[in-house]
Order: sequence, then C-alpha cells, then structure tokens
Amino acid sequence: MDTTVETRDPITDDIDAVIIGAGFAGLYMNQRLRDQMGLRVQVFETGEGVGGTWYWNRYPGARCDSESYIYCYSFDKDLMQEWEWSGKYPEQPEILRYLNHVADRHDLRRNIAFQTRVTSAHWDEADHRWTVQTDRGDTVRCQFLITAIGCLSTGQVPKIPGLDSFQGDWYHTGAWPHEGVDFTGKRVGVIGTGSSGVQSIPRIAEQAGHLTVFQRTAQYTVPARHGTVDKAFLDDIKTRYEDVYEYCRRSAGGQPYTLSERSALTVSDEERAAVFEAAWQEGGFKFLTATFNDIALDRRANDTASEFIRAKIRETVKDPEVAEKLVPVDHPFTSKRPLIDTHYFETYNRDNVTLVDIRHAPIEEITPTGIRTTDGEYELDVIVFATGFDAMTGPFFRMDIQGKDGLKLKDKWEHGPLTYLGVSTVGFPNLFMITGPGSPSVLSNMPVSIEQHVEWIGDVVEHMRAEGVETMEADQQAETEWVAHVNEIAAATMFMLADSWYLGANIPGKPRVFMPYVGGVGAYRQKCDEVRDAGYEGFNLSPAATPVAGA
Ligand code: N01
Repeated sequence: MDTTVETRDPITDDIDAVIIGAGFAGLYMNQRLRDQMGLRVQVFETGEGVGGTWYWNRYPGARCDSESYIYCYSFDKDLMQEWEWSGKYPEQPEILRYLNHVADRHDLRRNIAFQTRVTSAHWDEADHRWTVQTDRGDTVRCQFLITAIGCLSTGQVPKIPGLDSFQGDWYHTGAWPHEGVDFTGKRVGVIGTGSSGVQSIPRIAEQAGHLTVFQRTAQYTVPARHGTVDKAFLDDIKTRYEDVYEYCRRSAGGQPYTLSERSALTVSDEERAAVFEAAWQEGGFKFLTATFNDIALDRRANDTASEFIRAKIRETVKDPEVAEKLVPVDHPFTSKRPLIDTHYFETYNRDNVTLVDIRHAPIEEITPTGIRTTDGEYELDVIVFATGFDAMTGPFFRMDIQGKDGLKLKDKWEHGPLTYLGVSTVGFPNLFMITGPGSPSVLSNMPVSIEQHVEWIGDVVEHMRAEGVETMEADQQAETEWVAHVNEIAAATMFMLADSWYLGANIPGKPRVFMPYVGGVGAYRQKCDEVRDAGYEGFNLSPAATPVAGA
C-alpha cells in the first residue's frame, strides 16, 4: 500500500460543519450541507481516497450482499439512470469506482482533507463550538460535528500470543493491501468465518497451495447466485426506480423484496421444503424475506429454516466429518448476521483445503512458522485475519470526543451506547451521528439508511438556521426511552441467542448490549419524521443568546 503522505499546511478554520469520513455517508453529507445548503464544510478522511468501507476492504471476493441496483444513492436521479452495474451484487472495485465517480461528478474532493485522522473533538460551552483536531496538526472550530465514520471501520486483530514472532505475512481483511496479495503456492491460514471469511475463503482456496481455515463458529449461509446482471432487468428497474427505492425506504431492511405474509408453521412439510428450495435456488436475502414471515421471530419457525440449511451443508460437503464441523448447532439462523456466499461449502471438497475446529481445539499461540492449536501445529506462510471489527462504538472510541463539562463519550458509553434515535446523545450538543448505534444501520441496506440520516440531519441544520437556533441536544428522557425501546424490541428476536458483534460479544470486555435498532427502516423513518414534524420533539433547542440548560 502506498503510504506516502502528501505535505500540506495545517487547516485552522472557523467554519460551519466538520464531517468525519468520506464514504457513502460523508460524501452525501458534504454534498447536502455544502452544495445544497451553502455551508462552509470541512471533511476529514483517514484514507488516501474516498470510499470508506470500500476503500479499505479489498480482500479477494469482497462485494456487497445487497443487489447492485439498490446499493447506491437515490439523491442524484440522473446518475441512477446513467450508471450501469455489471453484476447482480456490486463487487468492491465497482463500488469504489462508483463512489469516486460521485465524488468527481459533484466535485466533492475539494474540501476533503485526505490521509488525516481526527484525533479529538471537544465541545466549548462558552461559544457553542466544537474544536476538532487531527493527526496532521489541524485545529478547526465548527458549529456542527457530523460523524460519518461507518459502523465497521475499526478492525480487530485478536491478541493471540506470538503474532509478533510470525515470520510470514499477515493481513486483516478490513485493511487489505491496495496492490493485492499473491497467494500462489502459499500455505495460507484464514481465521474467521463471518462475511469476510465466507467471501474470501473460496477465492483464496483457488490460488493458495494449501488453505487452512480456523473456524470458531460454524455458519449458516445461503448461496448468493452471483453473476452478471440482465440489462433488460436493470432497464426495467430504471423505468420505475423511484418507486423501487421508495419501497426500500419504507421496508424493514431497506431491501426491494416483497415480504412473505405466511408463517412457516402454517404449511405442510412438503410445501415448506419447496418454498425454501425455490429461495435457495434463487439465492440471496430472499431466503429470509420471501419465504416465511416468522423465521427471525419464532424459534419453531426458525428451526425449520435452520434445519433446511443444515441439510444443505451435509448434502454439499462430501466428507461427513468435515460436514458435521460446518453444521451450526449452537445458535439459530439469523441470530448472527445472515450470510450469502459463492461456493463456500463446496470449497471444503477441495484437496487443498483443511478445516480446523478451534471451538474444540482453540488456538494457543502463533509461532514463527504457523499457528498452534491444542491439537497440533499448522505451518503457514500467510495468515489472514477475517476476525471482524469493534463494531459501532469502536470507531467513536478511537477519537477523544468530549461534550459538555468535559464529559467523554467513552465514559458516557462505558456500559453500552446511549443515544436518541441513534443520531444524537445527551451532553454532546450539535453532534450528529450518521447511522449511529440505536439506528437501523447495519441491519439495513446501508445507502438507504445513510440517505435518510443525511437528509434528516440536513433538515435539522436548515431548521436551526431558519429559526435562529444555535444548539440542539437530545433530551434525557427521550434518550432513556429510546434506549429502552431499542433493547425491548431486540429482546423479541433471535439476535439475543448468539454471540455476535451486534452484541459486542466479539470484543473481550465489551458490554453485552444489542447496538442497532431492529424495528426496521420504515418504522424508524416514520419516527424520525414525526420527531421533525413535531418541532424536534425530544430535543432541546437553544437560541444563540440563551445559555443551554445545565451549562
Ligand atoms: O466479521 P465477523 P466480518 N479467534 O465479526 C471469528 C459486514 N460485512 O469481517 O463467530 C478466533 O462477522 C469469529 O468467530 P465467532 C457485515 O455486516 C459485509 O466477517 O465470533 N476466531 C467470526 O467467525 C458483517 O457481519 C459484507 O465465534 C475469531 C469471524 O472471526 C460485518 O461486516 C462483507 C476471533 C469474524 O466475523 C463483519 O464481518 C464483509 C478469535 N479471537 C463484511 N475473533 C458484505 O456485505 C473473531 N473470530 C458481503
């Protein structure tokens, strides 16, 4: 990866807004505030270019699980018509090309400082300004601080003893070298079988001399049936694009699929199997949405889907012993992030692939020449950590964010994130979080949720300027009630039945709190609209001359 840092003078402006991050969220927020509303905006971005998630996650096989025609912005209607996606699902290089195109088309780079990490943001109650500092010596003061930092941008490499001694190369999927990695003839070990592992393992296996997969938890995954996309299909979508996108905006997951209205428990075994089989053949998230309406909610309904997938694994994997290791038995389907794959289980039929069950024989250490588990040592030239992220709160905690009276965000969220609508948190006026914890975010098709937040925050700023409001801060009662609501509806789902990053379970010591809002993007949008239409109910709005309550 080219790590040359271009020299530039420190930025020392007093402006309207700082946006942290230049991925899907930061780019649109910039366009909204700067171009649509005329604010003076500074964007800071750690990467050398735009793209966020899609700038960093360049591992083999990286692509999105949402279909390409719906994994894009809808604010630029001409672009929706012009852009031609090449595959059913958008692959990382194509998404990055798309985001670069958006940045060029809207001239969005000129107020982005690249290769710059925000280190701190402190609220000054005396003049109601944020002071934002970076690792490049910038000090920018602003009225609005907007985080567009992603939910999965803080990679976690587990602290396994001996990594420093390893003589081969190692990589994390979320910080992949731009020049790629040549695995030809190499003995490769992949730790982790989440989305990144399931996508990269088949591709690495095709190239490596030998691939050893270290699996802690077996996964349910459904075929993606990825391939080129029919141009006639896309052309048809374009004739009714706004309707399709609007459907997503009002849906549960921001996806264009019609939800089944039937329970899995109301049909015969034969009919249920036929429904699952049809969805399995079609591939993708329709297995979740278009089959039955209670898979994620009712344990008995869920068992039917879980069992169907288990049977598929046993059918696909030739070696019965390997198949049994790959069959998930300790958690129900949909309790962890649902996965879709391309030839994942088939990969274990290859002669050059070995599966190691580290649930029963855990990794003890990394040695200079490989990985030692309690069962033996595996010699490796390369280790790939597909071990995920310190999700949702991790990206915030990398910065020293301090609100009123020096309150540190890290301290306030010590026992889990506390937000109102996932967009604001008490004690941090004029801080707005795009797809923050407590919003649908990672449980949805991200561009749909991002656009909704960007537009809602844009409306807030417009309202404040029109009404002479200088600060806006969530009300304590509103925040408490929202957090309780987020927890209450999560408790009724399968999500509580597995150790997942949604619950912070992948990070040792992280509080076990379900972080995203599971109520659906449609219901959430309605709530946000109601809050706005009621004059920002649940927020305290203060004019310039009036000190904020508690100041
Ligand atoms: O990370 P993960 P990811 N020792 O946390 C294992 C999005 N995404 O990068 O399940 C051994 O899901 C861990 O095991 P376990 C998507 O939202 C989207 O794959 O905790 N193993 C698990 O197998 C996704 O959910 C796309 O027992 C360890 C794996 O590593 C999210 O990003 C593509 C370990 C981590 O799985 C994160 O996905 C990629 C340890 N100490 C990512 N620590 C698409 O849209 C962790 N593991 C397609």
